[in-house]
Amino acid sequence: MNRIRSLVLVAPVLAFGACATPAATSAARVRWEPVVVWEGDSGFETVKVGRPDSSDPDLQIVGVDQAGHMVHVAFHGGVAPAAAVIYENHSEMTGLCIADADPEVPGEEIYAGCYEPGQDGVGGNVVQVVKAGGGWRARRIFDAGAYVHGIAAVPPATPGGPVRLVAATYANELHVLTPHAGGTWTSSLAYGGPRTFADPQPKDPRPRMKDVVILRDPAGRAPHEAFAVVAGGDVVYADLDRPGSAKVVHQEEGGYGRVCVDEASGAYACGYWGRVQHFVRDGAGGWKFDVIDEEGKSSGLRGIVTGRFPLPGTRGGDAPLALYGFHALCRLLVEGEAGYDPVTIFRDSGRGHTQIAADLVPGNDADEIVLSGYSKKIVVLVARR
Ligand SMILES: [Ca+2]
Repeated sequence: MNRIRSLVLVAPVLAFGACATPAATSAARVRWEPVVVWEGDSGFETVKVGRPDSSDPDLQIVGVDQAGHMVHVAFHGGVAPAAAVIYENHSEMTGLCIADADPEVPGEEIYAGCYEPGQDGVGGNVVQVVKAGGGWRARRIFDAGAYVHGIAAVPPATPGGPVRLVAATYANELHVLTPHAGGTWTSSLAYGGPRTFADPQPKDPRPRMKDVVILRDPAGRAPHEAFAVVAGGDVVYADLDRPGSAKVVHQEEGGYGRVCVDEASGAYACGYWGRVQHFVRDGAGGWKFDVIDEEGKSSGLRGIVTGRFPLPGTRGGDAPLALYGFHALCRLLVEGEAGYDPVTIFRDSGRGHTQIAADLVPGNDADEIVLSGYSKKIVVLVARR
């Protein structure tokens, strides 16, 4: 543990507000500044944002890495970040979700998809980590039988109803986990797909479900539909309130890395071979997509997020999407007359594996981007004006 150190590099995060205004003739210049909030000894699998420490009014960052460290970053709007390891699994963790699901726990809990402690490649389960007194407490809530690489929370279907979790596994399964009074959890299988794929990637078979999100309902109901992507190339849709509804809606050559919801009732997905797709409902119960960017076969995309991302320089305007991946680039996708154009705002020191966006720094009229991967660092990109 002593090899891990927190880098409290607090650049003058909020100091820009105090700077003298440049000459009135120049437009406001935007510069994306990388702020390193943690450097560990292993590559990070996933980062998420939430409030698992309810005593901290600010949004916090949680990351899980390949050596089994769960890191909590109290970001404090960038003024005085402080980070610590709050759980050690001694083997890889990837699936990650921060949600107020368990009625027995006040505030938000952290859920992580883990291998058996100390045994990489063995089993697969979900561990709940919660703030308790001055420390953190962990307990297993679900044995998936296969590695859980993605977890998403499903809002209550009715006021006062349970918040459920969806766990996406390396056995190409979607499990729905429901909490109950007394701290027990029950599960049901929403989807079980093929275990083998005729896949050109070298690691066959690849029934590995990599990411899952919960779609917005087109009629404004509480969200109830899962959208998941598989390394073998499947896009899986499942209405969690309609057993038997799950189906594959597309097969992508090269397989998938990540998925995120759009501003309506659709989703964006990014493929390992670099295609970025926008999936929308076709009006007949099915799905269709547009390809909005192609980053190339070697890009190994591992991140797609929506948000309000100011364009760098003096051109003005915001981009609605950001990408990240093995090409180690964080790129904004800017909507132009002939589609989307990528604009690189950050080059990492290692392959990118995880990215999330949130309004972590108040007052800069922008969302921040948290990213990590093989650099072993958690970096927050902050737009300075
Ligand atoms: Ca902000």
